[in-house]
Amino acid sequence: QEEVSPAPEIIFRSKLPDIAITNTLPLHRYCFERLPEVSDRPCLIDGATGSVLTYGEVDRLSRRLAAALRRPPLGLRRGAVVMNLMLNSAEFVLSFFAASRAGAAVTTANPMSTPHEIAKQIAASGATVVFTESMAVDKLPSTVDGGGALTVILIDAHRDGCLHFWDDVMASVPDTEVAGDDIDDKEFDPDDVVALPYSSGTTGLPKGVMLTHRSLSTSVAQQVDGDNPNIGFHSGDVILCSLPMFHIYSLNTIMMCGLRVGAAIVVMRRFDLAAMMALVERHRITIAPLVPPVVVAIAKSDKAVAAKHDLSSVRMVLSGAAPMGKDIEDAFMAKLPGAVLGQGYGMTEAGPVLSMCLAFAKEPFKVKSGACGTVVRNAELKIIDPDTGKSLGRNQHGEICIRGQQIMKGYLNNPEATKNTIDVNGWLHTGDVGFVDDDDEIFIVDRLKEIIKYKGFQVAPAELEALLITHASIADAAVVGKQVEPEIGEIPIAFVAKAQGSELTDDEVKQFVAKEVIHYKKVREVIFVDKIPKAPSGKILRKELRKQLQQEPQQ
Ligand code: 4UV
Repeated sequence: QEEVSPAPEIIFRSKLPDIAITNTLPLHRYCFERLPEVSDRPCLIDGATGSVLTYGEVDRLSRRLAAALRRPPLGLRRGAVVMNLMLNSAEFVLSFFAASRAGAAVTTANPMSTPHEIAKQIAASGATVVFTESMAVDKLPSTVDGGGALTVILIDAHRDGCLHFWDDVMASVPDTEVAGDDIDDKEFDPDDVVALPYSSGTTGLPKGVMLTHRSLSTSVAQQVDGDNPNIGFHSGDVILCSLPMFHIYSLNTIMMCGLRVGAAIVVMRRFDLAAMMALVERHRITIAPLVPPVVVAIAKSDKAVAAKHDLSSVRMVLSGAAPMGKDIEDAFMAKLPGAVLGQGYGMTEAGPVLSMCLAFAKEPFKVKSGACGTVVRNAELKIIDPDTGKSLGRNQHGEICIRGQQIMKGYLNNPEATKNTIDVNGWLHTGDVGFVDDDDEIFIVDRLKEIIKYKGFQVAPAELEALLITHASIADAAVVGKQVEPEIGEIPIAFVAKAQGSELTDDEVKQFVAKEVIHYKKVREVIFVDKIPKAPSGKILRKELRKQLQQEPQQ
């Protein structure tokens, strides 16, 4: 009998050649590998105060903090989990690398989250130590699951029951004692988890994404290593860090890539357009990683605002985390003609970068407006027919899949969800629909997955649905995203079936949700329906709801 061989897979690769990647070092060592050359150069510049920590200082301080984490009373060991619950700050960077040195993983979260959201992530991740700031400290649970106490390290205030970052923790280790206090090599495996951001992926509730020393150093190498790096960052660059480090985009492409090349990173606590422009001028910022809403704000900004500041130092503007159309790119370029604007495409689970604009390469390629880059080097990308799984050729729309050593190890304590995202052949299925054109450029056109992106932030419909059905007057609910102006992207809309006899109003529904979730997850519109359309399996038919949205009269 003749064997039928499966059709060969159509695999897309970078136009840049593969490089030798060192991905077996602990992440802190990999990111600080050039320390001897850059020791005296500025590493972190505080946007608000202008104070500078050099590479040598950041290295020493993170060693000192690691020593404190490893000694009693904290006594953290390999496999421990700490949470970084803060806005951008030098302390964020120090605690991240101190945890890495101690063999621990860092789970990151937005300090604006509600007590409920924070408690859930602490319990799910198993975090026992939280680095945080006054803004969030009152929202923390007092104990962790199992009854143990939660150690809270506060970066900006003294408070009973908390340790102060500098005065208690750092001060507990004399500066002379820190050498050689890193985790030893015997205790280290490159497949240990070092970052544990939360993402809902293609379906369901937020899950812990296990990113290892190997995956993150591979991802950084794919972006900034090699003779012709995909992103031509160098030690003379000054990189703006206005995106939150608790999100993987900033954590990886700004913090880790920035440190790897020895650049100076200007840390903004939070984004503010006018303050950002002033910082660009003051520090002669060369690289500005942004998200589409900010690119839009700059494109639409008053000429007078931009004219007040000299922005000519900016040579590269990256956009990612949400779609950006050609029209916006073109409008932006008219404002900043001296810079190269391009997109990166990332997904937390993918390590995160799948593709990057090749106009950022040290020896740049010509690219098209509206594309979100070409697959990174040392990786494989394919487009599949979502129904048959068959791989598709150029210009055909299908689900984007990625394979390489940069992708996550899996979801924490969730083999089922892992199996549904990474298949037996190692392909990570993104839930994004796109195509690869004749010049290897990737365009994203749609999304198969449930996730809603509000200004680049993830909103998981399943999380809001689970909350809505706890309301006594709600029989059933479904949440979908609705496209709005490019400053925002998408907003969550709730379809609600009321319990019999209920007189629930849309405002009551909105307020009920708003009390429990961070601002960007708020339900912005409520549509009452008799019944939520579902497949026989019980799965919500989101396509039907989205279709219904398009038919709604515009408000
Ligand atoms: O999981 P996540 O929140 O992850 C991100 C990460 C974005 C990054 C990371 C590093 C970079 O250097 C960079 O440029 C961007 O967003 O959300 C993942 C989903 O967001 C959508 C897409 O649906 C992903 O599966 N998304 C991300 N980037 C783009 C995008 C893009 N450029 N265009 C369209 N959609």
